[in-house]
Amino acid sequence: MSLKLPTAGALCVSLGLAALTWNAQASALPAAPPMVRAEEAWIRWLPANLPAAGYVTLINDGDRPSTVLAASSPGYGEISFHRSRSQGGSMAMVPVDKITIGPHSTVSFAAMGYHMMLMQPTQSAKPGDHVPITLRFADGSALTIQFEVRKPDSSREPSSPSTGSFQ
Ligand SMILES: [Cu+2]
Repeated sequence: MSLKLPTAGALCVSLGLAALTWNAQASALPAAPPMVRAEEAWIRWLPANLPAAGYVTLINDGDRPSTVLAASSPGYGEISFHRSRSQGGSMAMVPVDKITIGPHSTVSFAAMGYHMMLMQPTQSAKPGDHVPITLRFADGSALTIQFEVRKPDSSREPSSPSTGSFQ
């Protein structure tokens, strides 16, 4: 028997992995699955007690906007959403109370954009670890995402000296 994979095979594989991650958490969460899926979730690890930052790409496959209202994790006592923007040559970080992903749209967290501030760590996560973070949406749904802890100089996070720290 010969079986040919469609050209979108690689895409299907990555979608399947995202679904597996969700299914593993589904039994603990009574809420319906959200319209949003996540990719490239990682935590920028910093030494000492400096607060870590979380980044993720959120993809809304639905026909309606989806809004993230809160995030929580067994790894951190408090998680808030911030947005960095450059103002008059310096970097300012302002809290945001929600992040809306439009229908069939993608929001990518980035050093010069949205990020999660991960405060009050309950354990000392180190590079290579995976930490679950649960996002809660305005429609009552929830999505638990495994974030990979990486060093700030990770090759997957391009940064230049001019952008400096995310803070
Ligand atoms: Cu921040």
